[in-house]
Amino acid sequence: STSLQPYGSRVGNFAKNAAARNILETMERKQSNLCVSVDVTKKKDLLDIVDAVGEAVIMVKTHIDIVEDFDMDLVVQLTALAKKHDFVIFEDRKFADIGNTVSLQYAAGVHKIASWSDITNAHLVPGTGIIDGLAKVGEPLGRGLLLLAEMSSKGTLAAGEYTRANVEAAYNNESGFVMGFIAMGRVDDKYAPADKPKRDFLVLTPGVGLDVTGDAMGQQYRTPDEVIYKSGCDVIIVGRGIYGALTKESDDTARQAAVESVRKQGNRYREAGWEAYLKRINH
Ligand code: BMP
Repeated sequence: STSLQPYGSRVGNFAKNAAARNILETMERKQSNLCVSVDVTKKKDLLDIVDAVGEAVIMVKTHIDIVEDFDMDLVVQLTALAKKHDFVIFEDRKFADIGNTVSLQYAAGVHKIASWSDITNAHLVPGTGIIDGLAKVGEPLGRGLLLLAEMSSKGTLAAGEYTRANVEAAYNNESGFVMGFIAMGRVDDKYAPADKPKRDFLVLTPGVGLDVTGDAMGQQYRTPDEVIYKSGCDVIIVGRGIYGALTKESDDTARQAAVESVRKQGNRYREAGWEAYLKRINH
């Protein structure tokens, strides 16, 4: 399995995808496999969280459509922070429509996702036309796409033959635009098509927490060790476990303390993720 190779030695496996190469190189440079998921509704909160954890992470994941005061200045500031702290941007858009519609949703509208997000993701529910629609926009910009082969939530229908179909679609994507999966384990190994040479893909995994096992709406958490070491995934995605302290309005002193707590949690998850990775490659 390619997951037993160091991140840096896998760069050459992604000759056709600049975003994937950049992610692997960033992981080596920063000694981190941590993606922070910044699911907050205010521009200032988003930027403060990203500035606090920027040093610890290799990737910032956004749900840009939940930001109430979104404007293009947020994009300007977020991309400036990406330069300052050396991370890539992942808009977790979960496209799920026909090719023509997703190409418009990706390129246009209020958010113009393709213009600023290094990678994004899609459900394969509509069929492989969704990949073609997104590739038309993303490929010329050097972007990458992840397929949601599995999900972390209780009762997910993304399993079994549906997961296999995602892996096959990725293997059939000759251009290399599909660079990986959202999944809970090495689906690229488990469902590798027998009639094709093995290819490398990145596996990014949400549902990661060190202190709790789930939430009230079906989220299920595993530890970085379970995700990176035991399951062989490449990137841990952590949301509330990191930014949880900064969710309510408070005075300046309390806010400053919350930002410091966010920074601390970022470092904690970076260390846990990297330790699990070192254990994996040295095993
Ligand atoms: P948290 O760590 O706070 O539970 O956040 C997880 C993040 O990952 C959320 O942004 C969610 O949309 C996303 N996510 C997930 O939790 N499970 C999946 O299977 C796929 C996701 O994108």
